[in-house]
Amino acid sequence: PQTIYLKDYTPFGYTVEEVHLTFDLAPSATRVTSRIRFAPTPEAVDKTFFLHGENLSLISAKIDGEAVKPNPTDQGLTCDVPNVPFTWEAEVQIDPAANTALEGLYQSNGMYCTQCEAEGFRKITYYPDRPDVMSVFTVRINGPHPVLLSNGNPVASGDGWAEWHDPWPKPAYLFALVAGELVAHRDTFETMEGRKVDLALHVRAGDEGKCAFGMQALKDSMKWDEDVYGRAYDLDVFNIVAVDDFNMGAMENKGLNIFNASAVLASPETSTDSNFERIEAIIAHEYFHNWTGNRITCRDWFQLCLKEGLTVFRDSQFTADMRSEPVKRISDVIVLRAHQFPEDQGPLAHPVRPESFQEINNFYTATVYEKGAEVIRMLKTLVGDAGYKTALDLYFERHDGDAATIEDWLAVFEEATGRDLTQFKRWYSQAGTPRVAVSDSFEDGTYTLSFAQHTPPSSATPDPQAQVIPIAVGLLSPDGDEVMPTQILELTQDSQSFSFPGLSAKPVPSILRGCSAPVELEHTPDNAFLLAHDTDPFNRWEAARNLAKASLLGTITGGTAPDGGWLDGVAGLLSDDTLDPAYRGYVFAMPGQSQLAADLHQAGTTPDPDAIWAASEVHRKALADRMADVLPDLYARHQVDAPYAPDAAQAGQRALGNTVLSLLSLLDGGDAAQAQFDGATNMTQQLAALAYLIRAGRGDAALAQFEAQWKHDRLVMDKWFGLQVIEADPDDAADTAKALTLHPDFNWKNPNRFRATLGTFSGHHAGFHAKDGSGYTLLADWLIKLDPVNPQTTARMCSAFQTWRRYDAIRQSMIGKELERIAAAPNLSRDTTEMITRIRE
Ligand code: DPP
Ligand code: ZN
Repeated sequence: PQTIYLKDYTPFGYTVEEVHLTFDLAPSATRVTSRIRFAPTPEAVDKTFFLHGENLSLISAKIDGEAVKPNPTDQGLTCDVPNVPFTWEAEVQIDPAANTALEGLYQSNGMYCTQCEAEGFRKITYYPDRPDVMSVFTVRINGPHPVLLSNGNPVASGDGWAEWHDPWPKPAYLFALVAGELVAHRDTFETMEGRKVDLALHVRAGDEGKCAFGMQALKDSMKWDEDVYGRAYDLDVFNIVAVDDFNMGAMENKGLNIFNASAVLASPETSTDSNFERIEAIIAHEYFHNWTGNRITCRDWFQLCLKEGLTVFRDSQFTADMRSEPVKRISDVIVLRAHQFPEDQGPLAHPVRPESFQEINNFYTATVYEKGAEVIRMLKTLVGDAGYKTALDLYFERHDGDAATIEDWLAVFEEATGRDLTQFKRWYSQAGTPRVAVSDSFEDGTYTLSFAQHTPPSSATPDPQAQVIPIAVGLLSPDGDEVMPTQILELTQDSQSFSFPGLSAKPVPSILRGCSAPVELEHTPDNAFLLAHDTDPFNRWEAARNLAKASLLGTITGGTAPDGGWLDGVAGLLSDDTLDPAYRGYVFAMPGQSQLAADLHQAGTTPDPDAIWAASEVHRKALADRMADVLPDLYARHQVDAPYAPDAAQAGQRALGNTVLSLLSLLDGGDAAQAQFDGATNMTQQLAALAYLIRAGRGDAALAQFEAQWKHDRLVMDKWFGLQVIEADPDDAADTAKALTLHPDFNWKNPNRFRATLGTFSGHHAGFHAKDGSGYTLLADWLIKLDPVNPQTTARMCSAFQTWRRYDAIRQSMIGKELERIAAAPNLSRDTTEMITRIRE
């Protein structure tokens, strides 16, 4: 496959003044007629008239009404065109029914829908399918469906047709079309500019009862973006459509967001509290893209973080405002460390702004999204809230309507704040997680903290340079009072010291408060002290986590018993009713097993997945034993009597209640879990109880009951598939997953079901890494089978192998063979080829 480089960027030689599209829908023979007004750009160097196109049957092409014969190329066509403005007309035929890759126009349960980001529009018609080509679209849809939707505002409609016009110039990746038998949940919103917007959430019949929450989340997002960023919505309608077959979570098409059903449909009976929170965040994310992504888009796909990092940052601010800031920060950091750090530290490492790719779909990564958001968070920390606001206002003012770059983004910060961001820009250009070593000293009342930063080299960044690292630090006195509230230290050199005079005793430092930078600390803090006294909720949680980690690693490598300090500290916090229950739930949560494997590897020890599993079990049991006396009362006190609400307060109660139940189940053989399962009135209670019953070895009856109850509900059944896999013992996980693939409801072409089963399996650390290699073979078999059907989802799941070099020689050799087997599959997609090649490097 061909490699595309950022440095090779050249503008398209033509502007697109307007686009008219007509769709005559038919499952296997949809006709797409385009009429596009092009004008040569006088200053353009490259005047090649190249239009992208894939899997299109060209029926006719005309320029200014005269038939022409374009020259086909392997990725589109070229054509001789006049050196003055002209009208291009083409008619193509496509086959949505055969489109299993779910890119371009495809069908899901008989409904037509599209996914064009990043490069799906070229599967719909010939077009300069690149984000810097923006135009105004008018779309006519002819089809016998009651609902016919496209971007922008409705113009007119009649029996079997509808016409849409989007006044906002946009790149083709934001194009969308939906046609089907859908029911709408409607509402309205009045913007701060006084525009009345008709809102609709379109779903399959039967899903009407799962719309109210998503609609409220949309209205909350619209209001929040006005209040916090001063951004109002800009069309007369905002449509959201729920689709069962979808590769990603959701898509921000202008005025017509398309959502994976799992990312929008919610009801208390069928969705957990976590589902509700995730849905609220994704609705916000896609809505916020209207300004950060759509009004200001990306010049090229290397700039993906321009819209994604910023929009993830914005949605995390929103969730923090709607719920709890510390809890949101903790959960974001858990995700960052679980997904982005391994990427940054393995063969898939790439900068937040990559410099080359073969398949752009492979770069919708934790690095672009999550690290991209962290970079913006650091920028805000460095320039302050007021500086950030001035810079963002300038960004919107200056770049509205543009396809922009990271250089544009940083320039507004430099101009608005006077700060030189030359060094800061390395966060966009260098791969790798910086490691920061900490040492300290105390003399004559002056405390000195010294930092040394070091980023391990990688093939993406062979020679990393020092980064600008904002380190939030507070100091506590030996008796636990805060003697210095949080200050931001700016680490810019390889090594640097900071002094704090006027102290009467050597303080205890609390470093990297709020995880102020996406780095790893090399430092042994006084965790027990910080767990008891830190005023920063993030670092207090971090202290608990560090204690748990040290204790687990001791058990794994030295067979030591769980640490009493950790048990005392966590037991104390769990029972401390002055603390937010949701926060306490996180204090209990132990480091993930894959995370422990990473820690061991970093410390020079080869991780043994079975030993990690066993140590985690021993620790859970030790905590349950330690708290045996208080658990029943703690459980009783965190039951919610009020009618179910998916808000943070109730969710926190249930989260803590379920955490306690997980411990109780280790002591009572699952009796309390059975009682909760039998009496459950919402999915949060039901699913947690089911998990603990499976763990207690008595899940069969409950699983059967659950299946009978929910057989008709695809999203709930995804949970049923996933839960059995993730709760299986390591020895059984592969067999469990394999058996589930034989279940009549295992529709492997549905990405949600595939991920629920095989994706969940690859996240079962000890099961996936089973000694006999059965886990590797199972996943490889399925990836080889899925690749010809859906390359994007296949390639994404290859990342399960990215950490393979951590493990022992036998496991590495088994994984190596599976990677080789995948690589050798006939006609392997560009997507999967690129992923496997990079992982094997
Ligand atoms: N739909 C994906 C997202 O919103 C890609 N833009 O992140
Ligand atoms: Zn996004």
